[in-house]
Amino acid sequence: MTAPAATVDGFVAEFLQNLNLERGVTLTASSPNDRYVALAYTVRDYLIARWLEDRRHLRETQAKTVCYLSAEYLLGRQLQNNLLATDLTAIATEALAQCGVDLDELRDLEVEPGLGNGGLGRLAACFIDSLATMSVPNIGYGIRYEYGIFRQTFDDGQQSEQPDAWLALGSPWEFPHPEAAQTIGFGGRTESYVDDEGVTRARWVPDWRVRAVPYNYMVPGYHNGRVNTLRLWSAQATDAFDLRIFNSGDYEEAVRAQTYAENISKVLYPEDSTPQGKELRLQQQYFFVSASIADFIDTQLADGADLATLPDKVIFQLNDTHPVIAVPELMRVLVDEKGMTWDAAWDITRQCFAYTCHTLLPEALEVWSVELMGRLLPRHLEIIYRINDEFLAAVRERFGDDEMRIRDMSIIAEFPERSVRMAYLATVAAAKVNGVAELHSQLLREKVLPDFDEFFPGRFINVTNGVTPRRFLRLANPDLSALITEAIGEGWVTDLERLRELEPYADDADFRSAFAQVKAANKRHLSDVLRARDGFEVGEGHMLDVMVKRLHEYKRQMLKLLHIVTTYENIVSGRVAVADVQPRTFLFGAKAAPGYVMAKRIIHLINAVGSVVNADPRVEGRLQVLFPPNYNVTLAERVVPAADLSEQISLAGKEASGTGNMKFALNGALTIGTDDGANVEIRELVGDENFFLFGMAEPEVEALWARGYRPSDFYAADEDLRRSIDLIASGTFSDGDRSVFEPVVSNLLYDDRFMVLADYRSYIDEQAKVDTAYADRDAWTRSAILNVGRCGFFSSDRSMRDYIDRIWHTPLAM
Ligand code: 26W
Repeated sequence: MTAPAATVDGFVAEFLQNLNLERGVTLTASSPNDRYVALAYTVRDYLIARWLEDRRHLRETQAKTVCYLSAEYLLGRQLQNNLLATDLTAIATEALAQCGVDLDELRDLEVEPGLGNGGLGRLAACFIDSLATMSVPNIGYGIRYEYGIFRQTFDDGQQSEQPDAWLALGSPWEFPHPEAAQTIGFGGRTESYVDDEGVTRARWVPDWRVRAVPYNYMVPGYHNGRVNTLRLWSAQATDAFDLRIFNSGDYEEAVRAQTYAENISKVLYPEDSTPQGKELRLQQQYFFVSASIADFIDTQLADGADLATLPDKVIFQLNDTHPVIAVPELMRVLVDEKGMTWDAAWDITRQCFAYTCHTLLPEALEVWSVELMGRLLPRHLEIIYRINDEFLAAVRERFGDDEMRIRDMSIIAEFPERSVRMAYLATVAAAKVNGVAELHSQLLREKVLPDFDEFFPGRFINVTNGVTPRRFLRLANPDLSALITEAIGEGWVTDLERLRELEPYADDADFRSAFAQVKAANKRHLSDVLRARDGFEVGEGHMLDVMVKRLHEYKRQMLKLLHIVTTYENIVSGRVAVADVQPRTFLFGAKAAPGYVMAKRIIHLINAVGSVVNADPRVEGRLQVLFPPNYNVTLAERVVPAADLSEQISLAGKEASGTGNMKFALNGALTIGTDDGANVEIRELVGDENFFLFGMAEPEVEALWARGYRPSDFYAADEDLRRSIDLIASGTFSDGDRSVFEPVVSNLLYDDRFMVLADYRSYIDEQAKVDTAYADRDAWTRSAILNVGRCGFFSSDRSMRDYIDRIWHTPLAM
């Protein structure tokens, strides 16, 4: 099969054919959605030939494949990225223009697949983009949620959630394969029996089943003609409905099993830090993991392949603890279904898995009650028990009968209830365990899993996160990309370290002014988007100060808000002349997990402060607070290129890495941040003079905590802080009703787990330095250019190279 001609005429012909044949309409009779779908099909047609070839080649060569197991993929819109990868953007634009169609109009019809919460999900999307661009054999496995991350709307400044019916009009980018469905068991019991060789064996007898139907999505490499596969599973009832019950007239009952089964892939859990321990969540995890392992063995391995060679054929990368049930699942398949001995199976299993941890918050580490695990997955619990027994026997052998250590290292926790610690199971089974930034990996070894680091020397490593330069620079910031390419050629798109060649241009006045103009144009473009989307715009000549990420207290949106309130209070109290205030637009983007009450209160307060500040004539428009709802990948692609200042202000030791920080630096924003996560590595690379560092470092945080942290002491000792908190407490931002934000204020004064008050003074002083620096726009631009030039390290291509060198040992290019 060959791809259509990559010419304007070829594209026009393919497009019109798809309108007619796939949509059954003519151009004149077509709806915007018809034209969008026909365009998507046309772009698909240019990729399919190579996709089929790559999948055939993968099976033929049996090259070692990276199977990325992730419960989340925050993909963003597909159309433009696929046009970029196939280098068809210019041809498509011209071809559609010839048909009287505006590509940008169709682009905005696409609903982004929001199959993730935040950092972890977006990282998975960046990683599979890099693996395709680096021609590494890879299959991304996950769940095809019918409803992705909720749509956020604001009612009187308060978040409310709308279901994300992203499939309402179908998705032209997916290829369903019901014929390749897997059947997944749940519940039931286990029984032992004696097999023909007289060996006593165990088997699982599930008492209900569901079908896992795969949907394939293309993952095109950039300009290399390579297409990898993202395979997402959708739940379907094994049998449509129970006709017998139906005929008995109990229609509800007849379809109950069906709805129950299909609930499994119905909706993404919107939590990104505190697991709710819900049974459906464990069902989701086992559902996609079991389907993926069966699928890989069935479809990727040559018939009759010797499973003992599995470690040469595959590495399953566990994206946090969410897919870790894959470990007992592979053991079950190898021992119960393939008849292997336990030891042989364990030897294979522990070579086939690697585990990435993405958090430092103890509450984010998943544990499943033994009661639930035993009820839903009885055979897996038995296997986990045996893995734990053998592990603890080895621990005993090494450290003797140190019961404390045994209890602390056991995969099974006894308190508060008997439960399975998934991070421990992952660590015991994985060939390698990695954190996602140097500081994070260090804290994992020293603070979170020290016993395991001691017991498994060399198992804990670091691979610092990265972001794809295709979507977050070449696609999101075409003007800056053109400027860079004009200066150093276009090799940087697949070799981001080439950005180093930009450093000399920081001393080139013409380049600096061209760079500044690009940033100004991006700010105007964002303004146009926000005006159309939400009715507000970035203040002319304002510094654009951006904080976009999930709402979580450890990320400290409250610290940013205190800076805004302090600046505002200084003006309205007359302590600072408004004319001396650097005009700033503060832009927030943040979703809160629906059950996270304090996070939702903070969103309410940000909007409340915004509406007062934005409307106060005494501010003379020099301060503006914008909070566009429903922050997602598509909005990020608009906001990141426009930002002047990137807020990365989490309490040191809490943010595992961050990836937004990398995107902003690569797009020429300067960072104000703590020494947390990957901020440390950004500052080391760009230089202290090009980074606004403030706040306690992690050891200082630990020390203050150990000394006993009393936030009200900081309140009492700092007048600016006191006046700002008092202004919030006074009801100024809630029509005089002090009760509305009282919980936020008292949480700050008497709890403040993430030490907002302790870092306040350092932050405010550093923000004053930001104002001073911004006054010298040319020096600021020079610094911004150096940030771009020195952040090539943060490409997800480099992250993939590290995973390949240190963990996967797969062939770089097939
Ligand atoms: C079960 C609830 C739950 C869901 C998601 C707990 C934890 C998560 C994720 C691990 C949270 C997450 O997205 N972590 C972020 O991962 C990014 C990619 O590595 C890092 O850059 C961020 O620092 C980290 O917060």
